[in-house]
Amino acid sequence: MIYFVTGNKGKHAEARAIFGDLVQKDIGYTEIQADTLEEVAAYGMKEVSSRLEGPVMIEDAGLFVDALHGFPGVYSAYVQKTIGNSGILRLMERVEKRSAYFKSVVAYAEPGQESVMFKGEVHGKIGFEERGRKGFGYDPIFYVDDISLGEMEIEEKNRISHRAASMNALKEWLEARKG
Ligand code: ITT
Repeated sequence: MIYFVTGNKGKHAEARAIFGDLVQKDIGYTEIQADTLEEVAAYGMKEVSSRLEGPVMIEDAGLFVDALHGFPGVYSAYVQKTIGNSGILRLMERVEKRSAYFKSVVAYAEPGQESVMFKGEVHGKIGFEERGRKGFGYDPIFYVDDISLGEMEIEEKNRISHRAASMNALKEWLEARKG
């Protein structure tokens, strides 16, 4: 059993489809202002592992839009809350270069052990409109092969997503360690 510290139900649903035995802990942690997801996750993990007894996992993710020089990136949660998907679409009006990617950094630790980190990315495009009501956050504006992540069931999204890549890497690491 792993504690997944997150306030995001969508993240938890996707992670549960990968790990099965996962308990969501919505206890919050400090998300520092830093230039990389790795720094945010490393700092968060120190805080969280001192507060919980048992294996714990956190994940920090972001959307990086090439034409916006990587914005919103580490500010993805704040930008989603403020200007939202319509705001990103407005920033991208008349922009031809639509390429973007999601990145996920997952950190995991057991009591008294060093933490480990795994990363994943999915590359796609910012569409011209929101499509689909599944998923969460930026999913309706992020397209892979002309289908938005908001149109995908969890199983489909988990075949290609940044989160599935980082979490499957952790899962394989845990299984390899078991031998
Ligand atoms: P935590 O409690 O786990 O921190 P959060 O929602 O604040 O949950 P992040 O700090 O990782 O998550 O912020 C990432 C932002 O990017 C957040 O607004 C998400 O909605 C968005 N995001 C992350 N992964 C996404 C995905 O798979 N699809 C769409 N949007 C995503």
